[in-house]
Amino acid sequence: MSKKALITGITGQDGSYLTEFLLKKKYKVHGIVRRVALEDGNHRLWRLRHILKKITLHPASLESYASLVKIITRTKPDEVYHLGAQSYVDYSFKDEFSTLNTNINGTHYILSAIKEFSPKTKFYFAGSSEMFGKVREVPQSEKTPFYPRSVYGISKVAGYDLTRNYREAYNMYCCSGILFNHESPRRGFEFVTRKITHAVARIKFGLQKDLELGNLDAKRDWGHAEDYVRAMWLMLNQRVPKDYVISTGKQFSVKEFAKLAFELVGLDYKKYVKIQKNLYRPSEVRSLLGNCNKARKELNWKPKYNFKELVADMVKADLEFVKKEGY
Ligand code: NAP
Ligand code: F7E
Repeated sequence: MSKKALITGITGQDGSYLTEFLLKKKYKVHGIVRRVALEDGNHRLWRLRHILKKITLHPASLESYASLVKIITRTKPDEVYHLGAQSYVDYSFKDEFSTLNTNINGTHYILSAIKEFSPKTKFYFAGSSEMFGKVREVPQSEKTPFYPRSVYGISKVAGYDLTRNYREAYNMYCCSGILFNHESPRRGFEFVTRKITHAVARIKFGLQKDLELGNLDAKRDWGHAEDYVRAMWLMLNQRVPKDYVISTGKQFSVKEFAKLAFELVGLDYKKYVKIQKNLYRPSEVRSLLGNCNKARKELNWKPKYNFKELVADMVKADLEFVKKEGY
C-alpha cells in the first residue's frame, strides 16, 4: 500500500519540491494550506499548479490546534513534514510576535496532535542554520551550540527543542533537519538570491536600472532545494530518528553570488548594484558554513548541484520568467 505524507507549508519552495519527490515515490500527498490559498489558487498555488490534481489540500491554520487535530485524525499520515513557517528572517525583526506564534505554536500544536491522535506518525521539523547565528565554531555541525540572532532563529531553536523533547519523552519518531540556505527558481522574491537573479533578468531586458542590496559581505553555504528535500525524506526513513545538518560545505558571499549572476548575462555587477544601508539587519548573521559529514555517512546524502550550477539554474529560469510574464 502506498504511504501517506502530510506537508505543512506545501505552497512554499520546499513544499513544492518535496511534493514532486514524494509523488515520484508513489506517496499519497496531503497538504495543509491557508484558506486564502484555496480562494486565490492562481497566485498562491503557483508552485503546485502542475501537480494540483495529484494531491489533496486541506484548509487549516497553524495557529489553530483544533484545525490541525482534525486533519491529523482524518488523514493519519505515515509521515508529517512540518515546513510551514514565517521563514523570512528580515520580516521577523518587523513582526516578532507573529513569527514566534506561528513558528513555535504551530510546531507545538502539530507535535501534540500527533502524540494524542496518531503516535506512530513520523515527524520532520524544518530546522535552520539560522539557529547557529553568531557562530560558535567553523564549520557548524550537529554538535555546535546555537546562538540565534533573530526572532526567526529563536523560534527555530524552540521548534528544534520541542521536536527533540517529544522524541525523548514520548518515544516518537521525530527529527530535525538543520538545513543551510537552499535556493531554486521557486525561491520567494524577497530572499537575496532570487532578488538578484530576478533583477539580473529584468536589467537584461531593460525593465530595471539597478539593484539595491544590503550587506554584500554576508557569507552563506548555498545549496539547491531539490537536493535538500531528498534529505528530509531520508531522515524520516531510517531505523532511528536523529537530527542532521544538511549543507554543501562551501561558502560564498552575497557579492560573489551577484557577480556570477550578472556575469552569466554578460554584465558587470558593479555597474548595477547599489548599497542601501536600510537593508542591513539589526543583528546580522555574518557567516555560515555547514559540516554535513554525519548526513553524508549515515544517510548517504550528498548534493548534486554546486554553487555555479545553482546560480546558472536560477538565472536561466528568471530570464525565461521575465520574458514570458513581462515583469
Ligand atoms: P517558504 O517558501 O517561505 O514557504 C513557507 C511556507 O509556510 C508557505 O507554504 C507558507 O504558506 C507557509 N506559512 C507561512 N506562514 C504561515 C502561517 N501563518 N500559517 C500557515 N502556513 C504558513 O519557505 P521554504 O524556503 O520552502 O522553507 C520551508 C521551511 O524550511 C520553513 O520552515 C523554513 O523556515 C525552513 N528553512 C528554509 C531554509 C531555506 O534556505 N529555504 C533553510 C532552513 C530552514 P503561504 O504560501 O500561504 O504563505
Ligand atoms: O539573506 C543578505 C542578508 O534573506 C541572506 C531563509 O530561507 O536561509 C534564509 O535566511 C543574506 C543575509 O536569507 C539583501 O543580510 C544583503 O545576510 O536571502 P536571505 P537568510 O536570512 O540567510 C535560512 C537558512 C533560513 O532558515 C531562512 O528561512 O543576504 N542580504 N542584501 C540581503 N538579504 C535580502 N533578503 N535582501 C537584500 O537586499
